[in-house]
Amino acid sequence: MVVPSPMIRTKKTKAVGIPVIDLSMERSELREQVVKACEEYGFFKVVNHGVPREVISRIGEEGAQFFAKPTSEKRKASPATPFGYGCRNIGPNGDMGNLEYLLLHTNPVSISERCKTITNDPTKFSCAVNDYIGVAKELVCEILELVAEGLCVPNKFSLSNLIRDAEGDSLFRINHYPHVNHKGNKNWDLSKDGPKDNDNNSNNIGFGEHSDPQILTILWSNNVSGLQISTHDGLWIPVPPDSNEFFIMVGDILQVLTNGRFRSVRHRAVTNTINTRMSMMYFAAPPQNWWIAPMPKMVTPQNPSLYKPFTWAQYKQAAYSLRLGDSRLDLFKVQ
Ligand code: GA4
Repeated sequence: MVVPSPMIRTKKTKAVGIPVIDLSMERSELREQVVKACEEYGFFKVVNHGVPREVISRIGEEGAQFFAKPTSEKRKASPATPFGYGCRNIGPNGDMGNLEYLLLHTNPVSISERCKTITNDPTKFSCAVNDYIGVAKELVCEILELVAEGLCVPNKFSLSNLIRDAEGDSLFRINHYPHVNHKGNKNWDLSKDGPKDNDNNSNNIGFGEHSDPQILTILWSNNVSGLQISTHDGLWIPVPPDSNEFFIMVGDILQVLTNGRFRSVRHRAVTNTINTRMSMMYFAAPPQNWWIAPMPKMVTPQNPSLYKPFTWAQYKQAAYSLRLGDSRLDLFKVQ
């Protein structure tokens, strides 16, 4: 059963409830609900996920400790090109947000190298990250197996195998959005990267509108609001925060694999005027050299393939050559 979250009234006075899916429910019902939520919103919250609270709080505390450091210390882990510490710059093409972040590859060797620049206790930090990544990966795989079953794909592991591969290209990100007062001033030290007096273009934008390029994203945030998602008809709805649960987002590649039956969810983060928000994302992606194309089950004479085959490396290259909010999937559409 989908448990509706409190109804939210949007500007256009449409009432919308973000799907909440109880992972402890009976499997046949569960897979139907997961498919329905992926189709209707590309987004849902999961409860009864079984992830120990301690695994979330350990990495949450490590993140908070890192962002509390002086800028000069944090800069030892920068620049984020793409991995490391970033402040306001998002990606290589001039996108900006009111946030700072740590972006890491989930490969254990890469994590242990990066951690040396992030903290004086790299073992503690990397253990916290690796434990969190481990549970996030399991959760993603479980959801992808439910998706495969729900779509009647012959091999229920065909999607989760993309993520389990040792060469997988999944990423982990911690975003830190300081609270911003109504004049657009931050409560933090942005030193030379700080907003200029005439920098009033997007004072309340923490992270601009976009979809995630990967297969699936697992998001956790503290109990501070800021995340908004766009419905298929273009309405922006705020997502009530819930630090006990996880939010799941369909990424571009799952849109391709399902031949457009699921659509990647466009989302953004706005800054909060009172509290500082922290979120953590696990972006589940296949190995770079894997070919992506709609699953055979999703292609029929009535529903011919919408996308040309491409590798994940090719898709990433396209994503990094464009702006954050651009529709990169259009480049791979069959004409
Ligand atoms: C959006 C999802 C993830 O945060 C991310 C982002 C990446 C980055 O910050 O380096 C990108 C963005 C994201 C999509 C378009 C490109 C790449 C910034 C950007 C402008 C880590 C990812 O994989 O794609």
